[in-house]
Amino acid sequence: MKLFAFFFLTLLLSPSLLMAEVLLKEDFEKGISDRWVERGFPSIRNKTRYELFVEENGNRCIRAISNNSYSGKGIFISFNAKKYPILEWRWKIENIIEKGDARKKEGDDHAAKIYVIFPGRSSWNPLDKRLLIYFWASRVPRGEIIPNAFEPEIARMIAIQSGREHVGEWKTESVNIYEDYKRAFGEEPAEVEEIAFVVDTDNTGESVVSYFDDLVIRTAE
Ligand SMILES: [Ca+2]
Ligand SMILES: [Ca+2]
Repeated sequence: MKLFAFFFLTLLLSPSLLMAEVLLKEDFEKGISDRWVERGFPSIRNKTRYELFVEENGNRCIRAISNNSYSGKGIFISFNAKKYPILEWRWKIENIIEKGDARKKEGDDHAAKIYVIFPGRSSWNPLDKRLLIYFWASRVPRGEIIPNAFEPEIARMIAIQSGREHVGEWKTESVNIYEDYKRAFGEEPAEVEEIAFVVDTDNTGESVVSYFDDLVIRTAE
């Protein structure tokens, strides 16, 4: 009887685990598939290097090596952010960007970021985008939403980690991209087009090695 009560309670307490519909799960244990493509600006010559990395415990993940460079590694994936609002991932950085300051153009470098890319409001301009950027900040406090220094209208940044406190540790994150988009842009999002890991050191000229793993996109319950 007691055992039954325990199971019943567990069922009641964990609806999200039982009911969530997972749209995407990437743990990189079978490598980095061809679906993951390099993305950058043609004007920035130095690209961040993305490669498969095997940790001492055998876990496989993406390692990004950035030295005065900028580029991303991402996937094109179209989905409704209201239906699949939960984005989860793990990340680890070996150092923060010393001169990194997301409020200034000259400090717009970050040890680790995740871009969630949406089309903008223009129906005729395919280059009109909205970028929701989750980042490991050097200075901006955790939880703060700020306009990007270069593209304040189209790119908004949310600090998920901040400072040195967790340097060298894997941190697991979970965000609601639907709610965050509405908070950041004050409107409903269009369908997501793309998600990318980005390591960016081109404005400060600094260096960092960062790691990404266990990307999940799922329903809230
Ligand atoms: Ca893994
Ligand atoms: Ca930069």
